[in-house]
Amino acid sequence: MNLLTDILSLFGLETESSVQSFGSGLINHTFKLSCNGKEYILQQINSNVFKSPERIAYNLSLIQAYLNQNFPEYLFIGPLPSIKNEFMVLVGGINYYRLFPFVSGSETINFVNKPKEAFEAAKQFGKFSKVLKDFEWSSLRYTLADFHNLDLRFKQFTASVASADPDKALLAATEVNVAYEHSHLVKTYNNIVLHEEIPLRVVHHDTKISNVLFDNELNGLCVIDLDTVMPGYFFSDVGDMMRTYLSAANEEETDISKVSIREEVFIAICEGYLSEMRDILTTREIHYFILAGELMIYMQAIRFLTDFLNNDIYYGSKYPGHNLTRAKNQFKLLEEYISHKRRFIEIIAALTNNKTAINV
Ligand code: GN1
Ligand code: MG
Repeated sequence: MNLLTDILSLFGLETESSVQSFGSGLINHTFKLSCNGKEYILQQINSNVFKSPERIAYNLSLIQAYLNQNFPEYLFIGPLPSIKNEFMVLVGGINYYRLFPFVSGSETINFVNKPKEAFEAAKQFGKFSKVLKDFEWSSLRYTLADFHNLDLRFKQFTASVASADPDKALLAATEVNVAYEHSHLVKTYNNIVLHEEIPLRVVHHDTKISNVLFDNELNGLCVIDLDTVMPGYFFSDVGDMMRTYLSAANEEETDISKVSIREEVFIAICEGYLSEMRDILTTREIHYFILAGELMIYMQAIRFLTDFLNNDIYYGSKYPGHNLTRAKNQFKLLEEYISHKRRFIEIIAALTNNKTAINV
């Protein structure tokens, strides 16, 4: 019996006819397979990252029950139960696996090529927040504690600078300085959080384009990859869309001169997200809408830089200096983003009928 046969048997499935690697996530391994004429997504949870994977299953079952009751028409792709009625199975004593139905006819994309894709994705993430706006966020467990806590990410960064191998510290000297130059963002984040300026909500926390399913006409169907769904702030979702959709090059691009902002994509993100969330966001949240992108781009830049200085223990590395290159890419994006802020303010003001002043 091979590993796959073992896993599938725990879900009551007997044979598999094809298996292929699926998606481009950095943390979990995902496969698409077909079994007895039906298609599935099988995912191995990275238990070095998710130390308490049962919390993921717990959160998703609460959310699923809430949606079934309140929004039965909402397309929620929850994990399938095993023969023991568990939403994930432990194989070989170490690895957890989950099985999802594959939504027939659905497609995923890895990069935003057209504003419509950004609009549809942002609308789906907005809709996810909207249907869960009255769900009791405090009943959810933290699947990754302090995941988007910028204060902690900055402390991890300074610790990595202090402990880095001197050769690596030298290679990263410019980026380390840039990270310090923008550290006022950490203070801004702390002020917002300490003063409880914006509400906690159910937040997806990983809004990249490959986490949305589309139909073959590029209409958004639903959001997927729900492992980091937990209490958080709206800026995680909005900011990570800005970070991953706006750039004309993705975060893996090594030629950073290609990293530039696509204004039409910014408009599409705002229109898509606000088409669902305009009346739900507080005026303070709208005030911080543009800041969301700045915070998340900065956070990702220092996370990559920290990992470079920590010898790639978190994200791994496919070539020497991979995480330093990723950090350079994100710092370039941050610079471009900041230089577009005035224009962004005009766009948001128009879309929200000047509901409130935007923070810059
Ligand atoms: C990780 O595994 P993936 O690609 O869905 C990371 C995100 C980062 C992203 C950067 C649990 O997401 O926070 O933004 O890489 N997820 C985790 O590509 O750390
Ligand atoms: Mg993810």
